Amino acid sequence: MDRRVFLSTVASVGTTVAIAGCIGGSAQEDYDIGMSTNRFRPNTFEVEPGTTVVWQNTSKQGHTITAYGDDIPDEAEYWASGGFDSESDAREAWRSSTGGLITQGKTFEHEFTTLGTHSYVCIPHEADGMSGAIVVTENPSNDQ
Ligand SMILES: [Cu+2]
Repeated sequence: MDRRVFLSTVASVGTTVAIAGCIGGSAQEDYDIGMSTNRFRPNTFEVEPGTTVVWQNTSKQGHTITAYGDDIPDEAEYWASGGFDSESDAREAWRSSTGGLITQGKTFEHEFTTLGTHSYVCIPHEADGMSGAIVVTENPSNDQ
């Protein structure tokens, strides 16, 4: 092969890969909060009222996303992966049948309408400190 032709082919392949890499990177960020082995990332996330927050399990571990019933605003409806009506229902379902489980690659989403701090936990990793908070505010800032 002619050496000049070979070099230009390599150069254009390199460019194509770099562009494809950029597109792939942004496409993977279709979630707001990732779940690593035992952490929510970021663990505090601020949103405006009416925002749907999306979590994705980015690890091989199974997780739950379970609101603390006593640690969300009084006016807010209870929320948890699995759709349970209370924290005690969510914990009971986890104990009896791993209810609310979000497996690798799966997502959970919830729309937040009530201003204030909504604290939540991953039931199986609670002892590891896997908890987080969604802060619903008119002026969100997420300086990461
Ligand atoms: Cu977990």
